[in-house]
Amino acid sequence: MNCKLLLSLICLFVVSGLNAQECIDRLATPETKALFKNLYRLSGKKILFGHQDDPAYGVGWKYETGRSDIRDLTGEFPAVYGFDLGGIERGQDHNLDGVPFAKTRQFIREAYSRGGVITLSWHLNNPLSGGTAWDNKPGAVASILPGGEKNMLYTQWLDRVADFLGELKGSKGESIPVVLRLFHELNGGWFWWGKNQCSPEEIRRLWQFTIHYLKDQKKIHHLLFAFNTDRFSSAAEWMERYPGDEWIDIVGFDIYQANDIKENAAFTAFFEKDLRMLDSIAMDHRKIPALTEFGYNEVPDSNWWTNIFLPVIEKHNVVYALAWRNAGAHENGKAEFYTPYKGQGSSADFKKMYRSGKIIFEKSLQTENMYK
Ligand code: BMA
Repeated sequence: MNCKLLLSLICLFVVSGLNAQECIDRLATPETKALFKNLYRLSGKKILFGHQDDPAYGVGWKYETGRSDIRDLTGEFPAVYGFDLGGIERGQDHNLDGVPFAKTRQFIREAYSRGGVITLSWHLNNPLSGGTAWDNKPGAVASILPGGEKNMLYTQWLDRVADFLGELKGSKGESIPVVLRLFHELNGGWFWWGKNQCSPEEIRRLWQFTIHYLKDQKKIHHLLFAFNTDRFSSAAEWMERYPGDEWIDIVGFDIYQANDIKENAAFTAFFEKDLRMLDSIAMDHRKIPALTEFGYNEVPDSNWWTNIFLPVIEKHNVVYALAWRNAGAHENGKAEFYTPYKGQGSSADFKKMYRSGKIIFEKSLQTENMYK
């Protein structure tokens, strides 16, 4: 073989090696590596519909086996399921919204056996004050970093998260892969890990400590790590608190049609711009883009799905979109839901979006074999 040929073969090998996208955990289980590869492959081709707490409850019902507001409308469960761990850190048997962790575990097993994708968020209490996740007095992030007065407490909390994750097993005893979405909406000021409560350096160190602890100390190898901001105004804002490419698999943002973007036009403009910026962030960093939370509470526009949501999102690369929870009526009398339910004003339009085939649910996802 001549030198030139050998050199080009070496180059080809190096370049193709660089192009092969893998999750950050080199020791990830085969199913987890496959999930990463498949989400990466589907980005820009399909959009998986997700829903928080989907099989647990919906508007007007709770814990009815096999029920889901999405399934009531379409005959299918969503493709992605979100659940929240808030409360697990204190050894509670139910999360901050009252869902027992034993049920969450069961829902996760069932969702996985249907080929669904699982993502977990964690509205953990403020470790310094003992208040809720929304107790946003500064200082909590610094207090749980190594050397901080609450670092020991925080590692105990992580141990409880690790125990829960360790119990998630499929039918062959394999660990069920989970997209773990920590410290979400960190460019906002409402959570104790938010932008006014710690420096970019501190929150980056917290990310790194947490991921290192779960992966290398606790030896949990069935996680993909998602980093997401709330809606954002520039790529620089999104990047400010990003811990680095060696820590993150999935990049995203949350957006709600509310407050100053409650009108369709204002929401559309923001949504479009953020999706476009996320496309290029994901491309530059070779990560998977996702819409990690979205919603228009009570969906008061009966054509919202095909007039507002779909025309914008379908032009972008986010591989999944997770609608927030259908809590129904709160004690204060206010309603909270982000997808329609049978009979709700936007349900016909939701079904129209479903029939378009551009957003996929459980059954089409099954043909994608996400874990192989
Ligand atoms: C919020 C609301 C709250 C809930 C919290 C965590 O957006 O839905 O009611 O407690 O998420 O799930």
